[in-house]
Amino acid sequence: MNAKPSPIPAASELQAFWMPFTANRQFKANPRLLTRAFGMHYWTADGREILDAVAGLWCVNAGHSRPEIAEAVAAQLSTMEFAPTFQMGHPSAFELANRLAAIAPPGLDRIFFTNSGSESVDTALKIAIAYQRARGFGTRTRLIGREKGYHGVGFGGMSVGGIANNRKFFGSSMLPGVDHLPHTLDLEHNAFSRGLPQWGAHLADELERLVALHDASTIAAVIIEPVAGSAGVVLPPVGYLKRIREICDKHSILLIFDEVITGFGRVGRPFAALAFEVTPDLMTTAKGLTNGAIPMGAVFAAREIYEAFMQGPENTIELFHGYTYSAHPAACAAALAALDIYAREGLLTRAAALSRQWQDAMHSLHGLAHVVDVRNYGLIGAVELEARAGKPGGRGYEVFLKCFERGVLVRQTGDIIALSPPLIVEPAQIARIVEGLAAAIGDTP
Ligand code: PXG
Repeated sequence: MNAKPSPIPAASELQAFWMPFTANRQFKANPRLLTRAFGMHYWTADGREILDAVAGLWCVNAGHSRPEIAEAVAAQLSTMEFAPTFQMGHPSAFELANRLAAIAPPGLDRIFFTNSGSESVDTALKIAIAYQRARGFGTRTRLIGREKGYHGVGFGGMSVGGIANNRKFFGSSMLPGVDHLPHTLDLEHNAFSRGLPQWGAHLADELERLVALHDASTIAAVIIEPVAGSAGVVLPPVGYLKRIREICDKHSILLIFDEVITGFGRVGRPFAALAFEVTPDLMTTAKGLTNGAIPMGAVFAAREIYEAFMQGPENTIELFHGYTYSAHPAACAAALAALDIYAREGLLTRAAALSRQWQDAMHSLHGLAHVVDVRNYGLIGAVELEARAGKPGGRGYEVFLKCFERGVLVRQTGDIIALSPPLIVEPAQIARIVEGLAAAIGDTP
């Protein structure tokens, strides 16, 4: 493609962009600018090649700048750049919904389109509450999230989320009637587990305690990331998700899986629901849906939920919810092209084939100074470092910077380094990622 590159901004030109989830002053004093990407790599403004160990932000599952996606989007933009989906439609929206239904967990074959993970989460929470009302349970409005959960930054997602920094500045604006399950990260029991931890399934029973406290008649839904990403990779203990499903069934509470990072192959199956053989009632996705190329999200709903809305006079709108850009034609084109690549290259299951090698590579970091845990599942990995006294996050940030200097892009959350390479990663690149990280950790006092 013949894109005209933007000029590299001077230091004085960095102020207008208020950067998201960024230490703006620190970044702008020492910017890290990416200007090109292809396959497994980024290139920086000064021409350095960077191996991408985080798929952008957990989204570029098929690797960067795929020409098939660029061509599909360009063709769509020059044929019909926009079409409304409120009381109108366009063919690729229906085609994409059908294609997604075909790879969905059993029964989750009704698809609502959004533009991001945050919008998917708020959409799913709203559908859950409206569904309970539609079936005559209007008192079921309470939502249960989990400590350390991340469900985006909308008011709904923030409220069910469980990361203190994302909540504390917005205190009185939280949704009322939200409670949280405990998280399952416990290094005393589970440090250096290979794959799913054995200890912790009993923590699912805390849901029974919350049901006893609030009464099932007030609870609409439980929302959980099958594997939590943002908080620094928290894996479900063996049996935990099945137990949560059983308790939800027992009390007619909907179960929502937030698969924004686990969806589209990250855990070795198309969705974590399939990998863990636990089917939720609603599933939120985004990121890998378009390979990160165009913003798009999708909520997968059980057919019974959709059917519960299809009542009353046929000329009434059944769900008063949607976005101008729900099923945007360019996003549909990107998603269809991404799904073609995933199918052709076997990427929705490739992580399973690589997971043993990934696990061995990750656990080779066990024993390095300051490493207090290594976690892995599918093509997800995390290394937790001991926090410096009085300076949480300092060591993690330094390791992140040193990896970048060594040409490996990792993601840092506090003192945890998270890894989620594109699913096209080759064994030699896995070795390079882990060598780069080991050297950076070794260099960091
Ligand atoms: N749910 C989950 C589980 C997520 O991981 C969102 C919702 C929100 O998606 P949007 O598209 O609104 O950002 C996410 C986003 C990280 C990181 O470093 C993770 C996310 C975003 C940015 C960084 O772990 N996840």
